[in-house]
Formats: sequence, C-alpha cells, structure tokens
Amino acid sequence: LEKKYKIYGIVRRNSCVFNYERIDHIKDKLNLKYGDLTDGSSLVSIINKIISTNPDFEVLEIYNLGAQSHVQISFENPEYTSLVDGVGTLKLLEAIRCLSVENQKKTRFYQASTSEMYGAVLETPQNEKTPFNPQSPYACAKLYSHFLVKNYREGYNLFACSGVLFNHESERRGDNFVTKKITNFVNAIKRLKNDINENNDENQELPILKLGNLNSKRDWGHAKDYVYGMWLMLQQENPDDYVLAMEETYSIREFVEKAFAKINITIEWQGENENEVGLDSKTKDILIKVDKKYFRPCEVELLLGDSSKARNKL
Ligand code: F7E
Repeated sequence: LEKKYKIYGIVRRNSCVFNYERIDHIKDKLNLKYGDLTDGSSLVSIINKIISTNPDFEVLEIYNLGAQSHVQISFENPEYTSLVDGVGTLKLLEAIRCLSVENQKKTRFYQASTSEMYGAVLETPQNEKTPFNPQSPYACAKLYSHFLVKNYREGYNLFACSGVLFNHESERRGDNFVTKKITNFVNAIKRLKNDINENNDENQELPILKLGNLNSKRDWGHAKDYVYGMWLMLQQENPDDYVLAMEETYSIREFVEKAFAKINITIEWQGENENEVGLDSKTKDILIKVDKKYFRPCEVELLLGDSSKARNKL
C-alpha cells in the first residue's frame, strides 16, 4: 500500500466468521476475492479479472504466500497440505503460463519457499546450494513447489522466483507457532502477577506453558524485513532464488529465557526430556512443562542461514 500498488487478495470462505482479523485495519484498501489454492478455476478467473479491469497495467506481481504453514499439523493433514502447498503452486504457475505472451511478460511470480526444505541439515550454514533433506509433509510439498518454480522459469521463461526464507515472526504470527505461544504466555503471566499484587491474592494459581522440543534451534527474523526482501526479488532484471536469513541461531530454550527476562523472571530448568520443567528461580513456581504432544515425528533440529547472495545482489 505504501508503494501505491493496487492490491488484490484471495480469501477462503469460512463458515460463520469472517477471518479478516489480521487485515482488518487495511481491508477497505484491498480488493478481496473469494478463491482457493486448491481451486484452479478460481485462480484463473481472478487473474483474468485483474487483467481485464486493469488493461493498461505495467506489472502484475503475484506473491504466493498461501499455505497450510504449520509443520506439525502437516503430519495430521498431509494430503490437504500437499494439495495447497504443492499442487496449489502448480495451479498458479499454470494460470500464468496460459496468459497471452504479452501479459505473461508483464507478470512476476514470487514463491514462498522455506528453510524447512533443508530439514535434517546436510550442511551448516544453509545457502542456495545446500542440498535439501525435508522432514515433514509440509517441507516435501514446499520442495515440490520450489522445483516447479525453477522448472517453469527455465522451461517457459516465466519471471518466477523462490525466496528460501528462514523463520520470520511478528505480532501477527499465529498463536500456535512457538514464538507467539511463548510471548502470549509471558504477557498473560505479567497481567496475572499484576492482578495478584493489586488484590493481595496469593492463592491464585499460575497457568503452565506446555512446550515440545526446547533444544531445536531457529534462525528468526522479523517478517517486515522479509517482505521487503520478497519485493526486492521481483524488482531485479532477472528471476532467481534467494535465501533470506538473519545468520544467527537460537534454541527455543533461549527464546523462553529471553522472553521471561523481559518481565524480570529468571527461568531455572529441572529434569530431562519429557520430564523437564521450567521454574521461576525466585518463587519456585512451575511455569513451563515439556509435553510430548508437541514433539514432531521428525524434528528439524538446527537451522542457520547464509544469506550472502541476497545481501550482495539485492
Ligand atoms: O516451531 C519447536 C518446534 O511451529 C519452531 C513456519 O512458519 O517456520 C515455521 O516453521 C520450533 C520447532 O515453526 C513447541 O518443534 C517447541 O522446532 O514456531 P514453529 P517452524 O516449524 O520452524 C518455517 C520457516 C516455515 O516455513 C513454517 O511455515 O519450535 N517447538 N515447542 C514448538 N513449536 C510449536 N509450534 N509449539 C510448541 O509448543
């Protein structure tokens, strides 16, 4: 919007509720259409509509950020994840391939590839040349899309780029991703402690945060910077793939400790593996418990990006 683009977006129909919460403040400035990545004809008709209502358009940038993006849920819904995150990309690329040559030349495509494709990493740090070793239905579907983009770029000369993005977070992150889960909880504890102090209610029980693997490490950045990176990829003379990463890695355990430090609580860890707990070192209240429900059938233990190509070229 800051760049004065005319923006179209696709929304999925949901029963009962409008799921616009995260875009409510800008919704009136967007042209939203009902569609779905599993519904190829909806994608074709939306793209054709955009082109026919803007006959003199200079560039059409298509950002494919749609996905069933939760890694653990992809083990529970593997087919749906593959259809949206894999075949959905094929449907979009086909919609672009079938445009007239003139319109195709004005269309640029961005694919949200992911550091999850490195999986059980074969090299550290990970860059564009690192071999992939995916560990979830999510990562396998994304890898299929990643190679499709390369294939359509080379085979049909489409301006199509993949950004291999490491974890990118913000206040809009969904509540069941680990950073938001932890920060929401720390916030709730802070409020509760304030209430307890104000009401002198020392019998009030504190809730417990249940987490999975505390030792996996992620290279986390801020989503806003990464979106700028996506846009830069589409402004280059030639399409290419790029890794975007902060080039620093931290464990979930360190994230927990740093988040609690913000409200002056030092976490003391006791026990091991699924019996591990985290206590407030002063009061000895248990604040965190490991719950094996959150362990994944295959875990991605370490991600650390090398984004020198993007840093040099973009
Ligand atoms: O997990 C561990 C979990 O779900 C991070 C998506 O945007 O980034 C994201 O994927 C780590 C994992 O993100 C809990 O086992 C421990 O090691 O926040 P997450 P993710 O799986 O890294 C990549 C780049 C994407 O492409 C994805 O779409 O944290 N972990 N305890 C936990 N994770 C969750 N969700 N919940 C826990 O209680």
